[in-house]
Amino acid sequence: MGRMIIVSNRLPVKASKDANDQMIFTPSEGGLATGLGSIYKKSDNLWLGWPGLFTDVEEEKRAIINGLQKENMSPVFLTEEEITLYYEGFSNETLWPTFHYFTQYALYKKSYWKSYEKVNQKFCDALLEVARPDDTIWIHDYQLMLLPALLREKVPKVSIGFFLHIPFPSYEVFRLLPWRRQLLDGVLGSDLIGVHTYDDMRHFLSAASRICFVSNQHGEIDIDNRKVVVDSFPISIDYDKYANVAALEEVKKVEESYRKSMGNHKMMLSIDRLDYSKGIPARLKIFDLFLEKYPDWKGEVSLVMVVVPSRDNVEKYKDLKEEVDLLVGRINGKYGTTSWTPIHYFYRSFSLENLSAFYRMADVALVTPMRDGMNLVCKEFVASKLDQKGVLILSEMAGAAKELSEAVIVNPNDKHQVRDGIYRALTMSEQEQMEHMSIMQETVRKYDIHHWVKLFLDRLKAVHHKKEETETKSLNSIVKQQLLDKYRNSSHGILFLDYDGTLAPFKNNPQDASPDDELHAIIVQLTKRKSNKVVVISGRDRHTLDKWLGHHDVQFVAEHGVWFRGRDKEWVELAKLNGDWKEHIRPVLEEYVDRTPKSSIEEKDFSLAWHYRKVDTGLGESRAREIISHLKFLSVNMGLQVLEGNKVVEIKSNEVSKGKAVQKLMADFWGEFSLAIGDDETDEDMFRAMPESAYTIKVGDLNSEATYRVKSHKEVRELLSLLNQGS
Ligand code: GDG
Repeated sequence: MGRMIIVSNRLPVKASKDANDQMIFTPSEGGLATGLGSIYKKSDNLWLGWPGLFTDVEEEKRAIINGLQKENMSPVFLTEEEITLYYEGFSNETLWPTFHYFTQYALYKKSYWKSYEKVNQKFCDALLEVARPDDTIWIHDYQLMLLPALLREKVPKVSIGFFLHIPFPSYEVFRLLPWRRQLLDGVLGSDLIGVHTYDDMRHFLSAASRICFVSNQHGEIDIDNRKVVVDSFPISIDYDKYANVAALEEVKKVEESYRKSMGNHKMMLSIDRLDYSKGIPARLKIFDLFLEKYPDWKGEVSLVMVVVPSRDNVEKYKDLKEEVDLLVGRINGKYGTTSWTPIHYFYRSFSLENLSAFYRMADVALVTPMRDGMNLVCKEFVASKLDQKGVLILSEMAGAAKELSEAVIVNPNDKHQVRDGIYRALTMSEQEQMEHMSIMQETVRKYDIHHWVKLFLDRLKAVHHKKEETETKSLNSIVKQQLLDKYRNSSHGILFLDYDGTLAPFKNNPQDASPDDELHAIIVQLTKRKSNKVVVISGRDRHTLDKWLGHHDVQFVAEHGVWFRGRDKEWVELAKLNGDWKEHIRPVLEEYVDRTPKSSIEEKDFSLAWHYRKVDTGLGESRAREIISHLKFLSVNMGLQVLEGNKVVEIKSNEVSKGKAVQKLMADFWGEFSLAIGDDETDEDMFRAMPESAYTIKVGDLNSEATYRVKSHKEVRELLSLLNQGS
């Protein structure tokens, strides 16, 4: 039974030395630590990460290792320079601003990148020391984007999940990064990639498609013959913990003491780490606007603003701190009276109990980040509102806005909207407050952190299981040997070979995919064995097949089963068809060619194909979808079918399919060995039509009716060459 190994930049505890120079470990309060606590503390599971302390002293390192071991944790020691360059540098001055759409703050420094690479490698080495192939590795966040691929290379079979806690930006923003390809390739080493929202998922898939040229179907990417699943898993909080703490007598007492010192009027609350993504200065300016527009509220409402010190070594954060200090001073100076302070500003962190007292006290939570992956503060506020009285004002730029739609949702850049949102929140009736709050509580209670952990891990297990299943389908050496033996021991064999993507690679221009010398040589050898029937079965028109391979002793099925050419080299129609429908469909396709530069129509005797291989990525796929839905009804009435191939949409009669052609040919075949190889949707009919004793092989994609699969046309050629050697 494999273990679970969690990996994150920081461990859920911080190591430090006490007054007696003894190593002590202080747990961090984060929601993630609580959520994952149920996992890493179990049996011999593990959490790997930086313990938050620099040391070169072997004795100290040993003390840290031993201390952590008892808690199921394992340290990755980082140097001060690494923290400066990899963490404060690349992670927080390059990735953080880019991913939060503050591209003007992003620094592109080679020294940062080099250190990021080095530290990711360091994490990989540390993992390799402890990980076993049957372990499940769950990697967290943007500091470790290269780690999944580094690990995959060393332990290909291991199950890897990756979760990104910050937003994944639009492709247009992500592409600005000089190291965009490496970062994506790194993450794509995972089996499952989790993000907070559907938009993050869309952005990731679009960037992967445009930068790494990998397409996806419903969030599943096929890459290097692996499936990578991308999905959204909105993170949450430990609801019960927040609700229980809020119910404590001592917390109620703290609330009372706050009230006493701050006044008995309405309170608005904001809690953030000091970060430009949280929109703190904008919020202060809006509070100023609010007091200007609604002067009756002067003396009647205060803003309690908790700002937790963060990243104060980074220049931008120092500037931000100064700006916030200045604004608070200005507003308090402008409006404050001897009996009323407009803003109670705390630049420090609080214990959970104190925080909970703030949540209890607040009539309104003002959560207005410019960008936030999720934002947990708003969920904590909701969970702490035991009497359901209170209003949440929530930025639509926070992932949480997707779930908490009963909040007063605002665009933080629209200062007048937020200003009026504050007014609405402060004047909302208690009944309305309770209606909204109860719905939000239901949501947060149901989808809590434990639900999130379970959802992600169950999905990872399922993805991994599917991978193992498909791996058993791969044409491994044992199956290959069985296939060869059967071929050699059979007096007669029939081989159905698709052409494009199976015998030859795809080309931008379909007419450029003519057979090369290697393929000709393979076919010469295959057909030398006279008891073999070699059938090239393709969607191509018969003239092209004739021109390219007609001189060989092969048989053809052309246009997916319309035409057949036997050894007598005469073409016959396998099905009686007419192509009158083409004049109705062609104009539709021509319209799409007019609208879609670089697309083209291929006309065959009994089918029409719209090719989009050369069309801009994304546009082609979107137009293909349009064509398919456009032709759906037309085609049914005309007895046609619309097929999606590899960068092509093909329309042909319902009467023909590769499957029907195979059935006909197999009816006359009495030999022992049969084989069918193909790569796209149209080959599935062929696989289905083959007898059970046949070898059916799918090239590439994993979902197929075929019994086995190979990676590419190259592997097909290798297999056919082996057949040749053995005969
Ligand atoms: C990243 C993403 C995503 C704050 N002050 C104190 C304190 N806190 C706790 C809060 C809350 C946490 O810190 C802040 O969480 P957020 O989600 O709001 O923000 P980030 O730290 O930026 O987290 C974010 C998150 O990852 C999870 O995926 O939601 O979008 O940026 O739990 O309560 N806790 C204590 N004292 C404080 O003074 N004890």
